[in-house]
Amino acid sequence: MDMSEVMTTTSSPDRAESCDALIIGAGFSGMYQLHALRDRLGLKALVLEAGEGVGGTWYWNRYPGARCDSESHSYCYGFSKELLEEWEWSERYPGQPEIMRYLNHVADRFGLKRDIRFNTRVTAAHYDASANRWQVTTEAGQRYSAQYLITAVGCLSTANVPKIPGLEEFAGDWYHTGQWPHEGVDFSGKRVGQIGTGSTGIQAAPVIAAAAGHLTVFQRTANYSVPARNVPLTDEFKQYVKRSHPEIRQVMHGTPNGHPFVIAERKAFDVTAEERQALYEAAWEKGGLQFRATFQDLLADKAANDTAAEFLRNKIRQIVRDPKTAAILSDIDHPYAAKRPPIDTDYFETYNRDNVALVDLRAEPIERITPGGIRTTKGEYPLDIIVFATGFDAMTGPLLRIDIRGRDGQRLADAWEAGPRNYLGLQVAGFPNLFTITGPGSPSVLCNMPVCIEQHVEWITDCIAHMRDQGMARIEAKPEAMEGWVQEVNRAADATLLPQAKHSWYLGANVPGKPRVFMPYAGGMAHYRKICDAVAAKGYEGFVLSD
Ligand code: N01
Repeated sequence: MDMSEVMTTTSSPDRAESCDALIIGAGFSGMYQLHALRDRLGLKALVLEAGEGVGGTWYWNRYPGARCDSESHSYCYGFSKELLEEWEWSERYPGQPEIMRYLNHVADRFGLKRDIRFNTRVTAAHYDASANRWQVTTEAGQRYSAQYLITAVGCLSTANVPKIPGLEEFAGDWYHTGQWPHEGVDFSGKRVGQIGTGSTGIQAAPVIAAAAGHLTVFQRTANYSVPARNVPLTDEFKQYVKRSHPEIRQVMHGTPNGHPFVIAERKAFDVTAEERQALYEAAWEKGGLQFRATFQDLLADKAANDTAAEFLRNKIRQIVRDPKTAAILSDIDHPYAAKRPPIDTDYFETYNRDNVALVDLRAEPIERITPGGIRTTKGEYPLDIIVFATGFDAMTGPLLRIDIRGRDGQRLADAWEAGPRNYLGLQVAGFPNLFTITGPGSPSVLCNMPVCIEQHVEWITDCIAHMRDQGMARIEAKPEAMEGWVQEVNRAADATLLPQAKHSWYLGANVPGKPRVFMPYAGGMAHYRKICDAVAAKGYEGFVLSD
């Protein structure tokens, strides 16, 4: 069929709007996927987006202190030389408002918004085998139909509000960081309780403490953190970035994590204890996720990891003046970076403020929320506002909250009952022409996200171009290829210390009842890219293509 002949109709409850490709989500991935399919392949492509604007995770996560942990010059698209040259970041790490300005600039520059349906939340997507089309329904009852369905729903977009009894009786206000009100929250003079000390909570606590009357942080699991050392970018650095895009991208594409720094080749015990200490001190002063790159074996060898872990625990004890608080904060039970390592601005220093208190939920678990605050087994903490920095139903959550059904009505929720299973993190057997950008089974959250996103979008676009060249209408992963990839995902995780953090969201452990399966692919982005390229070069090995 000539794609240009596809008729477009306005969707209504009884009439489906038809296009070649439907993309769910207008964040980094959905925006680029639209550009690639529409402007490179000439497809009729549409994006369906629940929010009122573009931005995905950055549209929703407007909590105080929201800032990217990737350095700004690497947290952007690389597909357009002109875009790289014209955009200038202002700080070492981009804050949420600046990222939103960037994404809106991209959307306007490439004319994307005209093909994005905002305020449109997808609730169901069913594959109709006889027509080889995906029939998609929205919350408002609109219907869409497309040959290809591409989920660009993000990995961390389904807020996890823990089911703590009594929340509905709370007389104050409560917020989840991932669904933050656009008008902001006035903390002045308020007694605030924050639950959660992951990357988000560690970013938010210092900013909330500075604004609130009093902040109580409820910590279940103590966490490492390294100073971000955010600064305004100098003109010199901005010039360096403008001159050096190709070299910077080469580094990003050559490392396992897609960041613009190289992981040291030395191992932790290749140097003396004094040298190791000096290297950790230098990395601490430099700040950021690069701390992890001090030695190449930090995530593979527990003894090596212990040296970094002890260095970081000591830093907490040095920074936090009250020894009891320092002991609770530094009582960390998992290897460094086995959970996503946070970076911060004055997080541990915040506990030296007079208006901040820490509650150790391991010693006094929460019993319930009362109308006046939070009650633990040891007492009640009066609060006006509760902030849930409690993370997300990560990776599978955003996909499984849509009623996705493949061939013969098979539900994705059933196919993934025991945990996610797919081929290359891109396709699920039984779900033809469905592609999942940065889904489970791909490096995604273990990597600087725009790098993984661009690789997936480009692979999917090339795949669809190949199908059209070959007159193929359908692509589907073979079950045996999927089984092989599930084993590879497990093998890659088991070669690292990552599965040792038993409460990690990488394992789904933060959501009660969720299967404990290590979800992202830990084999590294550079290696993963080679695997995907080899599969394509062998005529999409492991997939069945049919007309
Ligand atoms: O969520 P988390 P997050 N009672 O799941 C606690 C990315 N990110 O929003 O560890 C009490 O990491 C939970 O405790 P525990 C980044 O990839 C990126 O902070 O489960 N506490 C933990 O302390 C990150 O990893 C940027 O025991 C409860 C916290 O809540 C990911 O988002 C910035 C609880 C949740 O931590 C998620 O981070 C920020 C309960 N019932 C985030 N339930 C960037 O810079 C949960 N907790 C790009």
